Amino acid sequence: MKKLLALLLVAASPAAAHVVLDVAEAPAGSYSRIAFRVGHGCAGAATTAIEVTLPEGVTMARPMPKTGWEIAIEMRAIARPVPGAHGLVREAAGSIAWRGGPLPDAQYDEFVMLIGTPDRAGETLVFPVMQRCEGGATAGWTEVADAAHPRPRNPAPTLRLGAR
Ligand SMILES: [Cu+2]
Repeated sequence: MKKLLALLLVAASPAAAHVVLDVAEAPAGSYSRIAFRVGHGCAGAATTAIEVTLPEGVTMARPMPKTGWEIAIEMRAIARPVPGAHGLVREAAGSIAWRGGPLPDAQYDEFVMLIGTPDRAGETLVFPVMQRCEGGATAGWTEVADAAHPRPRNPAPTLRLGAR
């Protein structure tokens, strides 16, 4: 009976399969590996692109290469240069996209990057993601929960900054 209930719960919660991060928290002011988990396509269509917008304050973002996917990185200037491991950091990736696949709707994959987190423990970073699929379908994972909408339909992946 317990097993049946668990199965029913899984079937009833597609929310568990949105585009989400593999970790809820990372140390502030450090380098961390994070992975974007893609649990399904766009309403049944296979995924052909995952486009991530890096939040303000991220000092570095480098995608892990992925067989079958081309990577595009757009750099942007950092408003206030910050000290990095090799001198002052004046620019960082503003967005990173993987294009290729396709990743069938029924399959699961992860898109990994290394990021430098801002030294702002207690803050939560938001990573809006645009998921593109075959046939021109898209799914934007861009919504942020607030008092009026505690459980948005298409939440953006988030990362809490903990003590370093
Ligand atoms: Cu979902």
